[in-house]
Amino acid sequence: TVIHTLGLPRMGAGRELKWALEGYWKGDTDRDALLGRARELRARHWDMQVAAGCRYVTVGDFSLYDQVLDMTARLGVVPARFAWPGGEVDIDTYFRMARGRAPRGEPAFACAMTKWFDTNYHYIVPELAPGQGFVLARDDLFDQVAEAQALGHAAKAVMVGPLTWLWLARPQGAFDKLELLDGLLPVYGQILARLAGQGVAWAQLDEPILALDLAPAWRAAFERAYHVLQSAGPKLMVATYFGALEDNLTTAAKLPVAGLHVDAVSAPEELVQALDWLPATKVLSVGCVDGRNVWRADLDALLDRLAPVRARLGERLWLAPSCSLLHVPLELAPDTGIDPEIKPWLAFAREKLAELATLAQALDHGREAAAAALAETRAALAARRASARVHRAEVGARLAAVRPEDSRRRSPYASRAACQRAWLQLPLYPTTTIGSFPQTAAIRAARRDFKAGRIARAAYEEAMRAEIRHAVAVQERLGLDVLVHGEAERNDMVEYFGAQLDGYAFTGNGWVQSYGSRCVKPPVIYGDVARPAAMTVAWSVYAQSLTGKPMKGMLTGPITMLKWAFVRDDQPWRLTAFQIALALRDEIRDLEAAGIGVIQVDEPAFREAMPLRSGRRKAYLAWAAEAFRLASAGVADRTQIHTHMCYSEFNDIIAAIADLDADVITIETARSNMELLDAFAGFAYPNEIGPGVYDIHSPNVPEVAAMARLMEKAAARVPAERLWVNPDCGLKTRAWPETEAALANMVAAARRLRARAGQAV
Ligand code: THG
Ligand code: ZN
Repeated sequence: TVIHTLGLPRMGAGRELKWALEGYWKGDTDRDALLGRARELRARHWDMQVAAGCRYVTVGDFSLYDQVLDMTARLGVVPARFAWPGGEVDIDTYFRMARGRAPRGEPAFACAMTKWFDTNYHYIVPELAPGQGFVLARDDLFDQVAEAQALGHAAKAVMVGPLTWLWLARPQGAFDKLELLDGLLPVYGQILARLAGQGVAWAQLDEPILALDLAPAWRAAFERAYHVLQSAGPKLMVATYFGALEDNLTTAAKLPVAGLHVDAVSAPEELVQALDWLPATKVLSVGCVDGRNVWRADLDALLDRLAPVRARLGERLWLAPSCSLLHVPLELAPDTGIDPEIKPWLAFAREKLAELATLAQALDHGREAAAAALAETRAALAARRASARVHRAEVGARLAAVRPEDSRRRSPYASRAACQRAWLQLPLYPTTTIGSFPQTAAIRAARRDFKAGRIARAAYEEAMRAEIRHAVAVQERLGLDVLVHGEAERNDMVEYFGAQLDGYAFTGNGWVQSYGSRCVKPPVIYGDVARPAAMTVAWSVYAQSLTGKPMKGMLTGPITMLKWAFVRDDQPWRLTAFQIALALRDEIRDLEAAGIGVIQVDEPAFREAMPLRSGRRKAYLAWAAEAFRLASAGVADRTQIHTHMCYSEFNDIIAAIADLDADVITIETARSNMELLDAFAGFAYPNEIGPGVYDIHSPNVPEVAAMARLMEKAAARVPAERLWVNPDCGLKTRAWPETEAALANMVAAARRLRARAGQAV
């Protein structure tokens, strides 16, 4: 039985790629140093696959920034503002598309970046000009194939498939991008022909959009495209993942290609159907270990399911992770930072390849041939199931005792708003910020020193209190109305809260790429979640003691705490979210009791967690909103609940957002010129809203008049009494000077609006 992977993480065990990229971008190292490091990493990753017993090594999953951008550059799709003269798209043009700047070439607006399906990975969005042309403009894939072959490997080339690439691209103008397919296919054909010329036996074309709702025209386009490409070069494996194929199943199974990959982790029930529809000559690659979560697979159960498939398909059965392993950390074994009880329950990329090898061994030679590995797995899973840290009776009992009224505020918004106004004494167009202030080098150094034991806890905490004093003094001087403490004491929000909750575990080195050179280290939710002690109260109380203005308490909501972690797979997400919600509910109650009158519960991942298929969204939005309310609805009427979300695709979930019943929501709108508020034309959003008036992603200082104009646009759609004035996201990535200048202008804009409305400024 052939085993293979759709892709591996590319950063390296020590995040070597990150350091190489950032060194190159800063101008500290040259192109050859970067490309040499990249070559080294690829060689290591291919060795890892060979060592695990993969028949083919995967070539083309490695990327200097993003695999979608790789395809875009390869197709010569470079927006005019990058002034690409034609010929090869060099790496500086490539980096300028991703980042707006590079060591060589003029700066220009970077291409947009957005989430890859429902993962926490971000890709660079291709832009399509009207009549967009396509031309083979990068040889990177051929070079990497040659590199693998020179090392003695059999290469399987991988790239984003033509329909998925086109689906993800944004037309600049009003035209049907599907019309561009006929121009696109010849370049794909050319690439495949070159690969065949190199002796590549298989090409994997990733088409995850087959797990989405597709219009009939797109389904027809699949047939047309693969009819054209089938004879262009190597045997084609169409890879689908991230969900069930459902109404696309027959289309996918019958495409005129040599292989199909299905995600049997997210859609185990579809495997039999896929087998039934599969033509008699086709290879079926079964994605049987989870490519996007870190749990050790139940190999016995998998063998029970796979044995009949193997009997039916023989050599035509391949085994793989469900999707690329890009979404999990590289290797578990050397990680010494994980709780030793939990470590054996997990598998990262390297261990997942070993799981595939065990499965193949057992299928080909009987379970006895893999007895040791199977026994080890059995013992680990039994320990996980029996662990007293996974199931805690008091958490279950508390959840069972939740009453419907627990997730409803005592009074409707209108009466709450009156109480809040009276208590908080806020002006018209109140000003606030999203929560974080600049995470300066000094803050990061203090945290590093504390973690390394170079400074004592007391000294670290005093350094953080000094940062809070500074942030409060700046806000008072600038005249903001609702203050924040600035979050100096926090690193990543999910890590910060997870570290204080039972049921969360941490890795020492479990980095996962988020975008470009940036990584996150998601915690692992392994058991029932509970809050042993207050998490933020002391910091918020200290900050409130420094000012007479309201100080906002700052928390991360249940959906984000769930979505940005590796989630347990032994109970529905919904239950885990409710457990987190109850922990947050206690924190909110404690903040309120300590005199904090404004509490923000951020949910930046609320939309990202939404199911890919529209039919499943309603149920998700209902429980997700309920989890938010369970966390936040336990407070008195006069306590003002805020939330924050940072993305602009908002219109289709506006009713669910209203369902959170937060008193105030702050959102990103600055970059879209308040177009976001168009959602409010068709839906009367009932509560208060702070449409971000400036884009924090840029160091530019926004002008007073521009911000006042944006707010006037907002006031045309939402009554002024329900509007807030704030930046569009947290300020932790900015420096202090530009932050102060921007906020001074923002306060001036609010004062101008108040004056125009005839109010005291
Ligand atoms: N936390 C988590 N997931 C996220 C975000 C987050 N996903 C979406 C979005 N925010 C992604 N954005 C970023 C922004 C910056 C970084 C990572 C993801 C980043 N990472 C540091 C790096 O790679 O150098 C590492 C940070 C660290 O040392 O902890 O800068 O906010 N969970
Ligand atoms: Zn934000």
